[in-house]
Amino acid sequence: MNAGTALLHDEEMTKYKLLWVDPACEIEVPERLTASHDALVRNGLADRCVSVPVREATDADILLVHSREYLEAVKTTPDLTLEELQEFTLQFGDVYFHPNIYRCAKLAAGAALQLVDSVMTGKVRNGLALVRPPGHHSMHGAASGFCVFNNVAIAARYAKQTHGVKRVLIVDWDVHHGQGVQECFEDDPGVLYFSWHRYEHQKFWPNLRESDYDSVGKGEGTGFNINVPWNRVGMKNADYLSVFCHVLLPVAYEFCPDLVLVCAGFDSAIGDPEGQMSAGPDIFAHLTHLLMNLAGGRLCAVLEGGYNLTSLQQSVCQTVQTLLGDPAPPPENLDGPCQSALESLRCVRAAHQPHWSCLKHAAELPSFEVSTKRIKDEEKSQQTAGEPVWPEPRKRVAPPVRTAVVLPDGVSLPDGCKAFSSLEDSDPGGAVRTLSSLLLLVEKMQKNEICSGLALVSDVSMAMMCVAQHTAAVLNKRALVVCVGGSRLPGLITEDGKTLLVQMSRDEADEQGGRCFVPVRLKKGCSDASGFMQAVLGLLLPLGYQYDPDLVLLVRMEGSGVCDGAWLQLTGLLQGVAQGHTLVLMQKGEEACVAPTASSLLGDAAPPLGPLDAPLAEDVEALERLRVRLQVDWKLLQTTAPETEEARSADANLPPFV
Ligand code: Q9C
Ligand code: ZN
Repeated sequence: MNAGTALLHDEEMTKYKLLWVDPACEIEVPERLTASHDALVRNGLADRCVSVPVREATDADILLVHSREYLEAVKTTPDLTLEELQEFTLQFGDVYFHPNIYRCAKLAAGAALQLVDSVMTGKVRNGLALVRPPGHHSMHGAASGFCVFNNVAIAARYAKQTHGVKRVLIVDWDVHHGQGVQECFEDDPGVLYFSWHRYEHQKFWPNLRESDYDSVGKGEGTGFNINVPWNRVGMKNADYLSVFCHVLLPVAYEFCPDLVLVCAGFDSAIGDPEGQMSAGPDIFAHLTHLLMNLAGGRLCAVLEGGYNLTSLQQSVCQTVQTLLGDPAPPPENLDGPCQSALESLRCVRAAHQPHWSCLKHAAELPSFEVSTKRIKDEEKSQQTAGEPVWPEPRKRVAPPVRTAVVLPDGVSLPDGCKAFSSLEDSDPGGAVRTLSSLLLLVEKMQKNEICSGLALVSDVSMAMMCVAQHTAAVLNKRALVVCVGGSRLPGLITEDGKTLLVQMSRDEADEQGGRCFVPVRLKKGCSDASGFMQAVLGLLLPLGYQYDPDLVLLVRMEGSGVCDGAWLQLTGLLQGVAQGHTLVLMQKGEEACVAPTASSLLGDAAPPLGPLDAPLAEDVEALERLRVRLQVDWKLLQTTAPETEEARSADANLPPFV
């Protein structure tokens, strides 16, 4: 069972601030930390976390990343006069020093290390460290961008050294490029660094050429640095999700990290004065959820930026509530990604195509195009028209029952689940009773009395049809039906838009599918984990997010052949849609799979799949053809921008916050 979420926080880190006038630094205030922590307390989230004490990072810890000279220089700052501090500050960019910042910087890095220790020793499953100063901009020998020591980079080196971690994934969702992290791990294939950042063709701070998509790492680390430059402001939920589905997640699963570290900056959310983006705080529930089945759930998030106190605290709460395992709210406004995001996506995928087999089919990069060279005067930078407003995210209420199960007599109840059955006393344990139980279960899920369900039935096709029909016709709700395995499905699913059926199975029948039926055919069937995951991440997830169902009906057909690991990843990932309302149907005979599936429904992380092999070329091509055919209707499936001038300028004319 999941072992809890750590929260690291220490008031001491609020005890430094800007002591002189500097417009570049005035947004980095102590209230960032107090507002975040207060919101966690107010929402009852802090109480649900395991409080882990913060410690100071030692010299040895800091020297894992920084030079001795730099450390010694920072050590002198507590004794400097105000004038000396100002002068010391001048050698760096967009950062300020204070007599107490050295102490706070040691606590910030130490908090990240305490979090890594807690997660790696299994004391907790995951956690968040609320720290300042932030870290991802600081370099080997320099402070930068409000950062003194590189908290996350130190934590990654420490995890490798102290806990024998082989592969670390660093996801930097802060709106700035963590150039310090990139510098630190540029040639290290043991650390995969992913960052998206406001770039605007190098016009945005830190204005570095090496923040562009073509910095892919060096030497042995080639391919292990992924930059996604945002060349426009106003990026939305769909832009973020699309980059996760089509770049980060496929590569991350292929990499197979032992630990995930998040540079958790929330200046990429709406309302932030630095980022000027339009993604809602709710997106962080999904970004977090989508990472929680990697590395067996070992995820450490460390605060970086975030300067609009309202947006920041909402985003922090969304992140922590997801780490705690509560179902995520449906993301708002999921239209397609914008043209500029699609262009970035295409460039990143093309740049990484040689390095990751999951991207083998990505469109080749036209050799003449480098995005930094495309600064055109026609591209007027979008100016924001005043402060954006956005609704406060809805309170996320976890249903009183997490997972209800309908099992035949003699199959033991998995730990943590609730046995469920309709009260009709006819035919106990029989087919009618089972079906009526399932229908009642779906109703209770729709009333949010139960989050998820699991049933072992004697006729899985029949149960699937009944539940799908009932959900559409009686409850008037939308179901995403994901059918794993099985041969041709009878055309019992109506085309009323209330049911979207995706069937993943062996390549036998050559079917076209339709608007409501998507056949995903794999040469070796569902037993091929890499082909299967490729389909799940690049096709099923974006479809699921865009369809925005009220219920996910996940069906495991008899003899599906799906490997356990991939099945559990699918179960885990799909809980990001429909507010975690997933009903799993399995055929009698699959008893062995009941307990692990139940555990996934209860919120436990799936076990790592191991580094993935290259998927079969034929499968990749078939999936790509399917994606291209479906992207007309489902814009979240797009991976390239249409190459028309009109499309590009249409995008440029969009007002920033729509
Ligand atoms: N308009 C982090 O988010 N530039 N650092 C400020 C003010 C520096 C951001 C310019 C931004 C540094 C951790
Ligand atoms: Zn930032």
